[in-house]
Amino acid sequence: MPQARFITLEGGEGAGKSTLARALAQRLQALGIAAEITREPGGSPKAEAIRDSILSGQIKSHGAFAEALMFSAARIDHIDTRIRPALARGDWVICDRFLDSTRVYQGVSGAVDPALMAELETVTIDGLMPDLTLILDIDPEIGLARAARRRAPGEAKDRFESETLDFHRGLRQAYLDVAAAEPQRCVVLDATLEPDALAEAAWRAVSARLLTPQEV
Ligand code: T5A
Repeated sequence: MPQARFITLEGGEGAGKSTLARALAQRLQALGIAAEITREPGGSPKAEAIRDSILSGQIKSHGAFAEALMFSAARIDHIDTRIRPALARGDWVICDRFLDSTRVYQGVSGAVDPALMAELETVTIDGLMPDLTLILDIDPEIGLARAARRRAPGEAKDRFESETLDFHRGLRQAYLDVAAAEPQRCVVLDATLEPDALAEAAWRAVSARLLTPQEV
């Protein structure tokens, strides 16, 4: 059985990460590999509680570094109670957003000091880097329109969906910069592809980087 692997999915709003996470888990399960889907912020009861307070916008007035601290507090609990135990059991973990979201949303777009962000990341993840990060690249106008279509009637935009288009364009570039800086970990995918085609492209990356030809 292939060794447990940690895959993260990243990208702007409505890029299709949750949809892709389900498709990848099905592909792994078809090979007999147990795969657990989780998300950030959230993924554990304590982290889900923190998610609610951040996405409601309650922390926004405290500034981007305070938000980074909250995302990190949620991540520490998520890693300790969910991700590491799953990997220790031998399960693969597919996580919808992880450390790159903090780097990009709070670090780059929130303009928090890079050295401070790097120190915070180091203590938060305590060595748990993803084996593979798939970055779903999409024009934010398309992604935000998808996110808007998915909202229930009368449901308000969340903390980050409410930001300007320029903010979201900046996020897109920041993700591409992460991918360029860490090509050994990151693969950029065209998120305008139809869900099946996107899942196929993602699977090619997963199988090429994390599985041997005998395991596929
Ligand atoms: N955040 C998070 C930070 O600022 N810092 C951090 O450290 C972390 C961890 C999380 C917010 O928090 C921020 C980033 C976010 O703003 P969220 O609600 O979890 O908020 O938001 P997202 O992660 O952006 O999740 P979304 O659910 O909005 O988007 P997904 O998961 O990328 O998209 P998905 O799969 O739900 O699809 C959206 C819609 O598009 C359709 C789907 O059917 C759905 O209707 N769709 C497609 N349509 C066409 N083609 C495809 N390939 C499609 N894939 C999906």
